[in-house]
Amino acid sequence: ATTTDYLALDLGAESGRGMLGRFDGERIALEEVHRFPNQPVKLLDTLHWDLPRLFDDMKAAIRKAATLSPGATLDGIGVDTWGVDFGLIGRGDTLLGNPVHYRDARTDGMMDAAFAAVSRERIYEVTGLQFLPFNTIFQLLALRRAKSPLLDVAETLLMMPDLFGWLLTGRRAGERTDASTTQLLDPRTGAWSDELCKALDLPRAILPGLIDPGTELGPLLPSIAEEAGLSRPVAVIAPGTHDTASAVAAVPASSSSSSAPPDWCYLSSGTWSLLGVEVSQPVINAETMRYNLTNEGGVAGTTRLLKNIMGLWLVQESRRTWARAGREMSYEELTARAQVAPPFSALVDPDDSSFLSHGDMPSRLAAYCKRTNQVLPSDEGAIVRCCLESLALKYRWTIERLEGILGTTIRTIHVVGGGSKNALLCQFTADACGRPVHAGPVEATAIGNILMQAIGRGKLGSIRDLRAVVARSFPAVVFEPRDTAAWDDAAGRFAALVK
Ligand code: ADP
Ligand code: LRH
Repeated sequence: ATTTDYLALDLGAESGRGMLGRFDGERIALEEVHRFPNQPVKLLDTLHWDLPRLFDDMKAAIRKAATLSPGATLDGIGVDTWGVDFGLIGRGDTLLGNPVHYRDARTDGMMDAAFAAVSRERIYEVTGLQFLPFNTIFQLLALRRAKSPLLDVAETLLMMPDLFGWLLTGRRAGERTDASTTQLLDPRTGAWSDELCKALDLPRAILPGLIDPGTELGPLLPSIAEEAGLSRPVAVIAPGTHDTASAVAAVPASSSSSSAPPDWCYLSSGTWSLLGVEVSQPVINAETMRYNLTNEGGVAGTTRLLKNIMGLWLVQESRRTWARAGREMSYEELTARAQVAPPFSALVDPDDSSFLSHGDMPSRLAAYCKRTNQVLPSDEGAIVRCCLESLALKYRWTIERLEGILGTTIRTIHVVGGGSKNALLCQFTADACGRPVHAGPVEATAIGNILMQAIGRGKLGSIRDLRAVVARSFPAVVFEPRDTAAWDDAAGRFAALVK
């Protein structure tokens, strides 16, 4: 079979990357062509995306991919980023301002403001989405309440991957998986919710027409192709543009053939830990609402029933705090220190709202421990150990709830993303949950992005085939549960912390 080449432009919070994927019909070979920082920028008091900088890095990635690809050509380019954030476009293709980052404080108080107009229950019933203060619905409400002039002149709202897609092709469209993170989409009808837009006075007319993952957005703009040194036109294809949708697509498990939920769960482990099960239909009921589980759109019409867990953000922000104080340490070093720190000295609920924003994380962890009558040792190893143990315990808590709700047994945990490189966390997860962890691939998001492009190009048939390619190309590292008894005690202590 001929080999086809695809470029994934994957913007994570830890870093952005351009990954070139060579697919020979059986396996995929992955090469990192460009990695770049993705740091938000504060302008006045608002945290923004560094959009022009990022777009320039994306173009650099395309240029490098063109140099590496035989014949200076590519078979596709696809963009994915995190969910919920968006940009606004006005008349004559004017980008209205620099998009705002979801960790900005503008959404403070907006959930309650929304619930005054339409009940929490009704929003959940319509969307099936977990309540996170930064969901697009609450960001838009913040703009409305601030009487933002942008809403008066906006023609189109595009989610971030769609916005980059527009900058690459000139075409405006909303890809479904990322649209599903807005909390304005009804997963049962697949349409924007007129009811919620009306109730909250949000401009329904600016929400874009929707496309499915795998759809070709259009050819790369000639000026960009020329700048990149590409020898012929390249198709820009929308993958599952929500990074988590692409990551879940690339989990090397067997897709279930029936409508019964599978006996494995995924844990997309990066800045966030997204833990859930792939189901064939949204699961929206009092229990899923109580545990704040979400129904987000997956590729091929699947639903990702999952929970957002604050994730390695806790470690990232701690590391940044220490680096600012002159104590720079690699993840390897921090993990090695955590390994020799005493177990279970203090536990936190990773999802406490005090951990969400940027800033001094060790102080916030210590404050949480003080509030809950625990003492957090001040050394870095103990703090990282506290974060990793607490994450593993939240994974267990979540798996137990998912099993109860679905009436299934989860036998295997597939961990993908940068967190799958953390062997200590993988072992903690296996031990805390009493189930084997299959770790890898690290770059699942980029792989899912690339292989969804291959599906779009007709080079691969189905998600089942996609997963078989991933399993063949990236053998998983297995962590068997060992030391489970100690974790049962800790789980009791932990459960008391979760509200
Ligand atoms: P995102 O997609 O959100 O940018 P990634 O999937 O790239 O995140 O994961 C980044 C995280 O992976 C880091 O915050 C870090 O905790 C973890 N990580 C990366 N490399 C290592 C490593 N060598 N050892 C331990 N953890 C690592
Ligand atoms: C992970 C992620 C997650 C969203 C969050 C904002 O990168 O996309 O699925 O909830 O970022």
